[in-house]
Amino acid sequence: MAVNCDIPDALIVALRDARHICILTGAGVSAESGVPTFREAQDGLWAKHDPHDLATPDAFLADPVLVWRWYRWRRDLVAEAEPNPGHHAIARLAELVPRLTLVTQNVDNMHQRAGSRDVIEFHGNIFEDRCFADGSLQVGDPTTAVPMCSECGSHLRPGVVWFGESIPEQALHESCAAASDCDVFLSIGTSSLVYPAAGLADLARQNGATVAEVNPNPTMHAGSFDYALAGNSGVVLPELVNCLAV
Ligand code: BV8
Repeated sequence: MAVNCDIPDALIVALRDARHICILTGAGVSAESGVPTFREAQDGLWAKHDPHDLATPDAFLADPVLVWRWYRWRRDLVAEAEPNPGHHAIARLAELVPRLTLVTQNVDNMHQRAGSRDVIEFHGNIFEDRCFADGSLQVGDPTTAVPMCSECGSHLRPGVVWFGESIPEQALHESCAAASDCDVFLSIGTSSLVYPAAGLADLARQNGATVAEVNPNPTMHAGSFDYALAGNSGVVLPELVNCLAV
């Protein structure tokens, strides 16, 4: 049984017995790395912009210079940040269980930098440049206000999924398959407001998985989950891994 651990024993038992664990992370898992979440006020220059107004194809078409400035500001901020104990705990957890699928809504590459492999990037990756016309991966000139595609001359865009855009097919398929198959689903650091990502927990629950969230502010789904661990992921996740490793 779990010793000296605030994680419910029954959850530790479920994790120990699990054949397959699926984890969904959101911006909260990078908060302790100093990366602002979507719902926190953006600092300074961006205080007057709502991320939902900037992370759309229409915003880009209306003002590609502004949108590129926002994404380059975020790229620099993330590049300066370091993965936190929560990211490292998830990477360590993958070594302790038979199978772990990590789906992230985050575009910050932090899980990969912490050593997680085969990360499913549900909303893409902020460090990628893609052709606005055909979505192909390109390498943009970082010195121009709006980089252009060397193949077709279209604008380049950051390689993220904007509001109103479909989730990459493979990421959606693999995430739904993992949520449907897993024995335990952990929803970590997400407000669970953005779909279809927020629907993965329901899919897991409908298929009989034990579902838990880790969030200092219980979400509106907390009541329908088996466990709602109220705490910071950088504290709760290392504790959860220590309990499992006993
Ligand atoms: C789609 C990449 C089908 C970009 C992101 C009208 C038209 C079209 C679609 C819609 C529509 N109305 C609704 C929709 C669906 C829409 C949606 O869900 N909107 C919401 C606002 C209602 N979804 C979409 O558009 C998706 N696509 O539906 O395709 C389609 C296609 C065409 C037409 C119609 C439908 C695509 C959504 C992807 C958007 N891209 N990111 C970028 O990063 O710039 S979303 C972005 O916001 C993030 O990736 C993330 O997913 C989301 C923010 O959520 P969180 O990660 O949860 O972050 P948040 O700040 O909200 O919460 C942080 C949490 O952490 C908090 O709960 C906090 O308490 C907690 N926390 C804080 N500190 C800690 C902590 N937890 C743990 N430890 C801590 N230390």
